[in-house]
Amino acid sequence: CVTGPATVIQAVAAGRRAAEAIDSYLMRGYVQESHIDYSCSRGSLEDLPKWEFEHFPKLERAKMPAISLKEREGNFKEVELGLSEEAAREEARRCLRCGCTQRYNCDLRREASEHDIVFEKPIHERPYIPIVEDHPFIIRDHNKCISCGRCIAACAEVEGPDVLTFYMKHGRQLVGTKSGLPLRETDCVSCGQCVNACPCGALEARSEKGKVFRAINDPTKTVVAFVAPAVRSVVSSHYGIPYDKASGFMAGLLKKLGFDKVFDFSFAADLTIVEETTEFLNRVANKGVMPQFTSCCPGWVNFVERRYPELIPHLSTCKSPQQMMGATVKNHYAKLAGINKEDLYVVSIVPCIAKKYEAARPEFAPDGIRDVDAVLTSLEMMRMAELKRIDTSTIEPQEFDEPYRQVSGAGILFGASGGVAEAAMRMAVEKLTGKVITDHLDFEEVRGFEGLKEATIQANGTTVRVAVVSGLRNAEPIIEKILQGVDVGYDLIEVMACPGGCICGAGHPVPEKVGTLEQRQQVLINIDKISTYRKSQENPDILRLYEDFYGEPNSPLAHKLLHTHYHP
Ligand code: HC0
Ligand code: SF4
Repeated sequence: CVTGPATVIQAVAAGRRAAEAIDSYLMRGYVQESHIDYSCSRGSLEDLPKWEFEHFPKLERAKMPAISLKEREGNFKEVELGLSEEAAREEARRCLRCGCTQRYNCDLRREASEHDIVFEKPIHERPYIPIVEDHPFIIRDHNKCISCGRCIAACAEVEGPDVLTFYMKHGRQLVGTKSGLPLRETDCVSCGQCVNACPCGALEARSEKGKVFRAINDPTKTVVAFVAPAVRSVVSSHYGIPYDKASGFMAGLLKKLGFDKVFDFSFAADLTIVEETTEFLNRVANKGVMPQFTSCCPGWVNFVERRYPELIPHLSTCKSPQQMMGATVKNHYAKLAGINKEDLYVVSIVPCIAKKYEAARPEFAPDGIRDVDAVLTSLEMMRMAELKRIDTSTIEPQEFDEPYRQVSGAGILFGASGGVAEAAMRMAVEKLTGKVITDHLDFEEVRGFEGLKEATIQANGTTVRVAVVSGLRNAEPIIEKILQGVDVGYDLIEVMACPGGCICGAGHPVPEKVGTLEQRQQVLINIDKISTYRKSQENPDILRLYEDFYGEPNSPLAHKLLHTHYHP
């Protein structure tokens, strides 16, 4: 039922078996998602189960004729979920059948139910509009769009760049860019909040599951995964794992998915703090460009490069933890393990879509070999576990692998707004006073969901004024003042593009559905509290890495592998 040359697989028959075969081809790495063409002709669709549409929305979009409720009645997942037949039928009447994967937990459907709106006619009965692929990682399918405007609002009011708008074409209201330019050429920061806001799958992030499955199944490759701090917060709520078991569960799940080595990129967050705080203290001592802005959020970096390039000298030159980890694994670990860089396949798992964009930047592919080969969102990771039919109740908790096993609580805090600043303050105080601090490690004033938070530390006659911003629109008033030469009263400014930081990243499930943002933040705070090491600079694996490889913070090798430059 599935035929085709190596690069294009065509589903030529209807039914569950065709879809299952494609699933298994994908998992075995024979094909990549971008090579699958679901739009070819199909046989009889009458008995095509809903299950298949869920997996392959393009099928429904492209070719699905109107299938009456009666014809599909037998396949309602609601029946499997234990609803009475009557309730299931009633529920199904609310579904737009837009082809998204949120079918059974859909905001739009909930709204429709509340207002007693029922489904009349499949959305795909309207004339087909070609999918817009004017951005490397964000895809717009107007056929599914219901003109709700949530993506436009998310861009303008949640995140801030404000690049989207409605426009009219062929008598239809479509979502496009304000400037009319392709999305990739606008001030889009690639945060993906528009994707997260879309209730019906009209906006999608490009998935990289297929190429990761392919690497896992390639016997010549050693496949390494590393997981971002914020992912464990969602893993904890999604799988019902207590916070103190979340990291071990995640490592176990990734091993079961087939990764050879699993690291925690909170380790690289520790490395970032050591590099970035050293850079900061050098700027203070040498009267460098101040205030210094953090550079670990790629959405924020994109914003500076595209909208405020004059601010570039204020950005820390540190790469993000993702890219520090990639460069360290491809150079240090490869050497240690005796593996050629070409045979090492590095995958990062994050709550973020901008990190897909970041990893694909040419400056992070020295000699054409990417430091991070693929970026999966936390949603993609969970989907891979479903595709492999992993029974997550049987996951054995595992430790992260050597040589980057130890992580500090400070590194874990990175996943929520204020975490980078808090970790930096824990180091700055020690460096300025020359004393080891054991208490007052919590800087609660920079935690939480306010758009702007402040803290001041006094140490050995030096005052450091810190600001924490989340949501790019909250950064703009500060940026404008700095560009006018006004003293904004801060020395160090953390900016994360997403409100609340990465726990609200667009690669996570929508917050109301899987754990609230407060719960996600609390998971990270709780893990920090019980961590053996709570300061990045005391992480013994970090100290060893400097001793064995980088020499000292901001050394020439550290500058080569752990720092970057920006493009106005
Ligand atoms: Fe984040 Fe990060 S904290 S940006 O949100 O700095 O995605 O979790 O991975 O790189 O560590 C995302 C989360 C990271 C990075 C870290 C930083
Ligand atoms: Fe990505 Fe985090 Fe920045 Fe959002 S705040 S764009 S999730 S790095």
